[in-house]
Amino acid sequence: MPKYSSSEIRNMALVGAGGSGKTTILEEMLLAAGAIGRAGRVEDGNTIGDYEDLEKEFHHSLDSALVHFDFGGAHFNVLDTPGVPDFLGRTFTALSAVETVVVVVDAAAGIETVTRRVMKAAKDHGRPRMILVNKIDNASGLDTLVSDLQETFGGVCRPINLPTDGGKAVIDCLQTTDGASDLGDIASFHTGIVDQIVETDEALMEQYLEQGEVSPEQLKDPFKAALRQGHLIPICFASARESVGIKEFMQIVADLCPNPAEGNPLTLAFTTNGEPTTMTLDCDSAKPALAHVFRVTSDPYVGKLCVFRVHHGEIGAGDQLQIDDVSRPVRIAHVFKLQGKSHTEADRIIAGDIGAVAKVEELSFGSIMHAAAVGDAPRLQCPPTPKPMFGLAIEGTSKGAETKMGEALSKLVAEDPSLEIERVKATGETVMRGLGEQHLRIKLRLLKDRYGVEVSTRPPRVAYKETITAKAEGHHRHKKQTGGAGQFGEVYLRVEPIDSRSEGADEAVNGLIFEDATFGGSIPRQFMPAVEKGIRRVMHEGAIAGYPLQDIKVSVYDGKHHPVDSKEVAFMAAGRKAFVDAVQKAKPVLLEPFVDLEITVPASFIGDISSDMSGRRGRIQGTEMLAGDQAVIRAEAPLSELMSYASQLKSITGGAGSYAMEYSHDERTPPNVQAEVIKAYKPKDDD
Ligand SMILES: Nc1nc2c(ncn2[C@@H]2O[C@H](COP(=O)(O)OP(=O)(O)O)[C@@H](O)[C@H]2O)c(=O)[nH]1
Ligand SMILES: [Mg+2]
Repeated sequence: MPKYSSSEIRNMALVGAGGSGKTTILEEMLLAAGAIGRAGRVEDGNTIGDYEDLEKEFHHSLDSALVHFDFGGAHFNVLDTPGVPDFLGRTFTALSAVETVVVVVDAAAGIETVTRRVMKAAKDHGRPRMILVNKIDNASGLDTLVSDLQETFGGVCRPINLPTDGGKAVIDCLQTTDGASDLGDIASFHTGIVDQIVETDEALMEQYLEQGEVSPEQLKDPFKAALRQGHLIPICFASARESVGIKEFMQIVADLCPNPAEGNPLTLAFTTNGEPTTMTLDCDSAKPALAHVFRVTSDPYVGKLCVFRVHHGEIGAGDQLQIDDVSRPVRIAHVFKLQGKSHTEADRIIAGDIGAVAKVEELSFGSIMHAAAVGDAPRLQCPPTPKPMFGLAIEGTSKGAETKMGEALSKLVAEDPSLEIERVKATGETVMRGLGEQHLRIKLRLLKDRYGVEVSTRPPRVAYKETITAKAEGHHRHKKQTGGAGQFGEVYLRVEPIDSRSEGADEAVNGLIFEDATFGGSIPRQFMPAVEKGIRRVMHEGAIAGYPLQDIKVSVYDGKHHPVDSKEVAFMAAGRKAFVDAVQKAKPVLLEPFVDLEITVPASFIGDISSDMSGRRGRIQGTEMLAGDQAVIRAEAPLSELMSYASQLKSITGGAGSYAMEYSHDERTPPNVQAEVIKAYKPKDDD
């Protein structure tokens, strides 16, 4: 058994913009706790957090790293996460493994787009939050930053300590009632945070109003309650480079942040006999073991390594556990505690703790490991990870590479929630999708370095879709006479557009409702499946430009057959061609994917951004001024026009802008674009 108990555990994730100092803070924490003898530097590539070769090369974190140490009477598990927008997928999934989310803000850079995104994700996911303002050695105007934070994230943001001595130290303002700091008198900050805390506890509030003070001990529980309710977001100050404020921050976490039983519990969703059910994960060590996998990596020595958080019971070597809803148990050979890239074998991983298992091929991202049955399809209710939008068509450079590529790609996908591989039928391409250009560049490097697979890449063809906008009728008579036996089938049908959410629309073929409206046996029953098969093929292959069709109702209302020559293949061909005939008359249109964009720039660039957006067929939806003379512009635009937006934004703003985009909806392409796409399409006729 470990030397610590569940109630001594403090799980936290360091999140925030790239370059704000998370990896350096982690290093300083390890040093302060005596877990390492000397702090490494991100620039030197010798930190515990950035240990992968590519991280050392790029000098920033690409994946979350996990460390543990004991400090101030607590056992810490700390996740260092990537802050670059392209790698936020694995930052979001780390949130479900911890009680406290610590958002690191660079004192000089202030509030960045990523700061806002992670603050929101943590809030939406009900995680208690703290803000750690780092690099106070390198900043002026910290008082403005505090008011910017309060303006942006609410008056619930309150300093719990303050820089003093010109940023050479920090001084507590929760227990300290007066004195001086770099930001002015401590008294008003003290009142600010205590007011915020006592508001969660009426009795304490009364005492406070009557006696003017409450003891630090009395504040502990209400402090945790305020964190849980999002009624308090404490702000700490630090300089990781100068080792200022780190121990103080750690002591605050040890003393005041929730242990696994005190945080906001997560919910497990599953079904029993088809009925949706939920279970609250309350960190009960007496319940049968239950854990979830939130990180999957490939370790060069131990192979597939899955990091899990235990919610109930405990997990140790020799345990038999079920994975998801597969009832055949898997035997756990060893469990580990991780320290960056190194792992030490542990005896048992107790409730609330974080550990790892190696070489369990059945596990993947989000898997639930459990000792007792928990119903079907158990799933943790987690914050949605950013949807991959940026795509590259890839192709193996040699014949053997194609098969190797398939295997390697599925391994990469198993590790990264924001990576998708799609084999696009419409275009015949294998498309790798991620959060941005840099994200995919790293994956290509891994393909080559780790799996020895070289691929060529090009921009993917836009994933258009086809649909119809009017009702129409179609007809085809298929007749062939080759020597003796002939082929004969004739089909009349109607098509009409439907809403994709119509009842009965078959999702597997993009919303098709097929109806047999014939009577009198004009098409014998046994041939109807062949007619439908022909139609489904067109749904996949498209009728006007080679892209999948969607949202159509088809009614076959008449036809003819021949007692000898009617065959399935004849009706399939007749159904297919009658359907193409009808679609072409039904005012067909091409749809293209649109995305929602959130562009953050210094306010002076609003005009330039807007005019560039309209050149890309984009529409500005609103502009909002932010603290610190920044603005957020919200827009929607076709994905096809945004292939090189990252570099365009960089050149407009000189690197001061950032953006996030997410799939929004499909929209009709303008007539000129549609005409061009259709012109480029050469249908193959194969019968
Ligand atoms: N001046 C100053 N620089 C710092 C401080 N903390 C980190 N840095 C530097 O900021 C850069 C980014 O740090 P890193 O830890 O990689 O940030 P991360 O991307 O948030 O993990 C590195 O060059 C660090 O040396 C600090 O407190 N003061
Ligand atoms: Mg980092």
